[in-house]
Amino acid sequence: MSLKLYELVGTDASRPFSPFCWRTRMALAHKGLTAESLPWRFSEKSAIAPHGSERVPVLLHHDKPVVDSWTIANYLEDNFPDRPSLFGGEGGRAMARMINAWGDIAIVGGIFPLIIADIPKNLADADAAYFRQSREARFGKRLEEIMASRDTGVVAFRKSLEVLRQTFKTQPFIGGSAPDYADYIVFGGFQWARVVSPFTLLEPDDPVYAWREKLLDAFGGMARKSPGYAV
Ligand SMILES: N[C@@H](CCC(=O)N[C@@H](CS)C(=O)NCC(=O)O)C(=O)O
Repeated sequence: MSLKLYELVGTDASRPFSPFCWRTRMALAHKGLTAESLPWRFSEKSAIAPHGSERVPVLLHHDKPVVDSWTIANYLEDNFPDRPSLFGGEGGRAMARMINAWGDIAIVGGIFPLIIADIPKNLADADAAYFRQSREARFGKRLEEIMASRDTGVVAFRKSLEVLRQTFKTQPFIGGSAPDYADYIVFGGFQWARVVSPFTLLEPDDPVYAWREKLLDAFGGMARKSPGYAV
């Protein structure tokens, strides 16, 4: 079976950092599938343009492109039905769609201002310049200004995770007794931060910290072994 995954890296090709690519990495591992990694940088748009995308992850299955982490998760679920389920049925798939939106807005969007100025330090000059220009245009501020209030911002971010703490009072994972794609959606954001920034997002006595530890250890410690900061 031929699977290849374009995933975002910076100067270190062995350090994939996109939160969306990590969702896909975890989903592939959950299905017991191995994909050849195709390290991709912001300046390499021409490599994925023929596959109809300007963004990663892009999965190639026998050279057929599948674009967008949510679409990829559904593709894997539907095309590898005999493998462990990512959603646990149609109800789970529907709820994961909501978690996907929450993951984009509250997790990726919530972490972004806490680590944004650390990201270019992981990139080669041309990629760093592109990242700075495109993100500063989007936010209308310098990256350093966005990140300047992170010591207070992280307090609000931790509060926003109360939904997870409530959930973990009665079940160890968002997916229930074992992790599923809903967990990987949220974990992708934390893994992104861990790879690019030394900033402490979670306190060690936080149940969300304990949950993240379990996912760092999942699949033989795949995410923990991937280069990152010890946060
Ligand atoms: N909704 C997409 C988002 C993908 C996305 O935004 N990927 C970023 C990397 S984290 C990207 O490729 N950005 C390219 C760019 O900014 O030019 C998904 O879930 O896959």
